[in-house]
Amino acid sequence: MSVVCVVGLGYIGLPVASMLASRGHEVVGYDVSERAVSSINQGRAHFFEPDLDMLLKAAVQTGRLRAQNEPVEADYYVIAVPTPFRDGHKPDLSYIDAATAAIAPCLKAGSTVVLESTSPVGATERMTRQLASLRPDLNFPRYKESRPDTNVAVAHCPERILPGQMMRELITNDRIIGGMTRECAEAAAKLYGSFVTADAFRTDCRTAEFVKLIENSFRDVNIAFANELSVICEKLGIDVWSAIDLANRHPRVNILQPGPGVGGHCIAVDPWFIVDSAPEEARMIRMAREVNEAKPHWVADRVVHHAERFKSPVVGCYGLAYKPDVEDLRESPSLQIVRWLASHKDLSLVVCEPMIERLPDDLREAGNVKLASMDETREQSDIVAFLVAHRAFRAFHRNQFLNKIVVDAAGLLSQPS
Ligand code: SAJ
Repeated sequence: MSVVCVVGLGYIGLPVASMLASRGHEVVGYDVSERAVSSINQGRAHFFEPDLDMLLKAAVQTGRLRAQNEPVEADYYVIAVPTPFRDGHKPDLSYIDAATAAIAPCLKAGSTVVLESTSPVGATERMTRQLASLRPDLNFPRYKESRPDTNVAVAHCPERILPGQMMRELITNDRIIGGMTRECAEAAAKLYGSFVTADAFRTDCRTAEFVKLIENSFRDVNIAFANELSVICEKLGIDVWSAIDLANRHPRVNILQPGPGVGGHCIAVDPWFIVDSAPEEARMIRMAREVNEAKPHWVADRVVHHAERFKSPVVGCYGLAYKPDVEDLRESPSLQIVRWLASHKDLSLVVCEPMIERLPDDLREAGNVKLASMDETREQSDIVAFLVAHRAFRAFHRNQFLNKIVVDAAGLLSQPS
């Protein structure tokens, strides 16, 4: 078993650290957040993910996982820090840079550094160059050049787990392991072999970076197609959900679902990394982003348009999370819609979000928004906006809303064939 230092104990790093500890590795988690470190050392995750707490608690209790605010010397470093974008949709690599600078003094001959953060093409090579300049005493790999004196391995193994199913997918998803060299990929694959039951495909780091980006872009482009259909169907008086359901009866058609927009920290971000690398060529990828970014505006506009008929309109909003059955509000299009609606002071909003206990502070302070139960929301509203298809909301029947104006961005009341 190895000593593994996991850098960044967030949505990806903490599940990975807990999993590695459960497989017998000695894991030291390094995070700059005091809050995260202290919560983890008490065996509690600082966010909710099914089955994570159980694994984490056992890992901390057995002493196989501890969190701290500095890195240690280790056999493996797994870097799982955020890679957001800056103004102009330019990738922001500052968290990777900071992680690189932090671990550099701790590296030893024989260490393997794995970047898990979703990254623009070239980021792993860039990280390797930084490490090499900080540690001239060690021999770092050069892209696709196998040399016998290399004594540190560097690879990119992009995370692929789906929020809500992370702990299962960590084990069962195939992995793409992109080494700076073939030997680097092999070194990283050894670590993943200790907990992944699926296949680990070896490639070079540039390809691995690109593969991760196209996975999320594939989804973004296909959701954009569905969202575009929803806007077209509204114009033509067709139920988009039913139309997609029928089209998907074709053996080679599989259209995704329209929604209020695309949220989360991944699908709405990663396609921009491709656009930034190839702005002239990435036309469809850019367009898909624009279509998906426009969708929340379109939904909010429809609500506001209907509200014009009422003197003191009450709008019931079902869902704030970024997708069904998670409590995560980060980059949520539904939250964005509710915020816009709340900025119309002539509207009163009744919000139902069973996954949270209190509204975000800005909505609490808005003065025209309150959190309510499913039934209260329905009873008190003139207009109902379905924004997230949470399982709990699927119990509704369209007959319960006959006397309401409904804007159904989540397809909750449609009756697919
Ligand atoms: N959405 C739709 N229609 C659909 C499917 C999704 O509107 O048919 C929306 C969701 O409501 C949500 C957004 O898209 O707002 C993204 O949701 P998601 O479930 O598609 O994906 P994420 O962001 O939770 O996780 C994705 C996953 N990537 C892929 O499925 C290709 C996950 O495997 C990645 O690990 C994750 O991004 C990541 O971290 O990159």
